[in-house]
Amino acid sequence: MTHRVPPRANDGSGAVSGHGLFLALEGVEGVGKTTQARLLGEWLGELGLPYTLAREPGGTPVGEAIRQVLLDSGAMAVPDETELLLMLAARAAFVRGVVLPTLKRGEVMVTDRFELSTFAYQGAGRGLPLDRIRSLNAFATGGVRPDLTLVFDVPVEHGQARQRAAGKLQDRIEGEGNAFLERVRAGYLAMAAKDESVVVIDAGPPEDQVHARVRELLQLRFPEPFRPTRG
Ligand code: T5A
Repeated sequence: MTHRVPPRANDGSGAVSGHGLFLALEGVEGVGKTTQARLLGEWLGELGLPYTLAREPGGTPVGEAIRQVLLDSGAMAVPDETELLLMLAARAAFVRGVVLPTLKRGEVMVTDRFELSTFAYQGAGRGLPLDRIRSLNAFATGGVRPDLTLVFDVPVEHGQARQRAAGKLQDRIEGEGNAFLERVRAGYLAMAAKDESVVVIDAGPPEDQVHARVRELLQLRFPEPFRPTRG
């Protein structure tokens, strides 16, 4: 049996309300977002909640093509402004092609990265003006915002060590080095401190413990449809 997400009242946050549930997973490289997205998807499946799992940049054919340019561009020079606009171009397609249809069906949308990545990487990391990023991002998303964003957090070196252990090669942005990634991490933490729809989760413990914390949080924030079960 599958269940739809029950309608919720508009809380004035700007999120798409009344339809579906929009969750974004965020954090610096190697914190375990992809792992947590997979575990969350498995749990949603167990609960009988239809969901869509996608990543940014990407999620649509044009988004995946932009991802290749952005992350695998090798020696090609990509000015910071170009990087920002390409991220947002991919997001515009992602919102219209994936996020909105999922929410309109009353399902759960789980995305591995969304707008906070842009504020953290292109804003805090690259130093592009945040006000400008916010208004361009609002144009790209049409104002669609996650109901909840989970920022997984570990020290930068810890995330890099996980990536090395997994044999993952650094992409163009990850190759910016530690000072850049420290600014990104600080950006995430600063945004979480100001916005109650953004919650920081300590991603240092083993995967299953981090996932248990995710469940707990979702059950607390959204009693429907994540009603705790006994046992
Ligand atoms: N970007 C993106 C921008 O600059 N602006 C934007 O607007 C957007 C949307 C995307 C890049 O694009 C940039 C940011 C990024 O640089 P990506 O590949 O999507 O790149 O993102 P990464 O962060 O690089 O993804 P990773 O796969 O490297 O990291 P994850 O998803 O955080 O980590 P995960 O789950 O793959 O785990 C890494 C390893 O750690 C282990 C896993 O088994 C795996 O081996 N692990 C754990 N080990 C111990 N304890 C735990 N709790 C663990 N959890 C996972």
